[in-house]
Amino acid sequence: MKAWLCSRNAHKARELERLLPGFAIEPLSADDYPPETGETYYANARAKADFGRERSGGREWVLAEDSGIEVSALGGRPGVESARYAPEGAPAIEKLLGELDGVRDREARYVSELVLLTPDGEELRGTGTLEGRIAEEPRGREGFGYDPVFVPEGETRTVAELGDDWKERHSHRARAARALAAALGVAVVLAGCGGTDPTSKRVLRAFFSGGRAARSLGQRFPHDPGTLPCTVYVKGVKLQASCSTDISLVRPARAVVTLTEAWNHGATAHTWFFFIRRDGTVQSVIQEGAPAPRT
Ligand code: ITT
Repeated sequence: MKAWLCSRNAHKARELERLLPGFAIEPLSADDYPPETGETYYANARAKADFGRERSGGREWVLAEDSGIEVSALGGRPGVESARYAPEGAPAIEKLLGELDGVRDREARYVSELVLLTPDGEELRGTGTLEGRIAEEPRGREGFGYDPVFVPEGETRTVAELGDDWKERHSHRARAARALAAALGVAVVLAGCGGTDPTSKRVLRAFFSGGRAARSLGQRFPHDPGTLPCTVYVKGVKLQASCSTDISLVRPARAVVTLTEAWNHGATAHTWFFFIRRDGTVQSVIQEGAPAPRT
């Protein structure tokens, strides 16, 4: 699925692309992002997401993030104002180290707040933090922003020394992305693939009785999750396949129906992923594998 990322920060786009593998992250370039005047990370992230939703035409997945660094000895500053504290990189680091000159308490944390808007405008959130301390001088070359002076708890190296692979697993943004993914996928666990969940069954029935394509697929796929042999005649020749149906309920009010047919005539399996609403209507569809034989 494509999601517009409402950010001018190319580092964020690169990190989020790796952190949310189900999404193709597309940076939304604009010169007139609203000023970040919110009192919380969430308020700023939501404002960026609303701006992106408007710009992208209102019917697309939209992702926004606001983040910052909170330093105990500075009463939590720069915090939500991190981006405005000083120009990113060397000037911001120099200013921070200057303010902490001679200060023994180096405790700090990174915070990331992610907001994802679905095409229907429903909001999902993910928050992540990373505890650590501010080093005496910058070290390392990877990451961005304050990474050369941020030493995560339990580590001796800075984030810029630990590198992008480390960030992908442990950073505040990685934690926020995992929380967001959990919010999106929580109902996958609910639905399971045994087909006993009543909501899954109702949504699947609504899907198969929906549009023309789903009705025609419904003639050969099982209406409950599971696998059935299915037969199609192509120019009078009988072809046999295993046709399986699976459904995952995805919060909020969404589902993914996966239909796979594995043909015995040598073609690779063919899969449809239908992204649907819980009323059975289709939002988008992706196909993979060899096309089904034409009947
Ligand atoms: P957008 O608002 O366009 O997304 P931005 O860089 O202005 O990009 P924020 O408003 O969220 O981003 O500000 C976050 C600031 O906090 C960012 O400029 C960095 O200085 C710092 N920061 C956030 N995440 C960081 C990270 O992973 N590593 C280093 N510094 C980070």
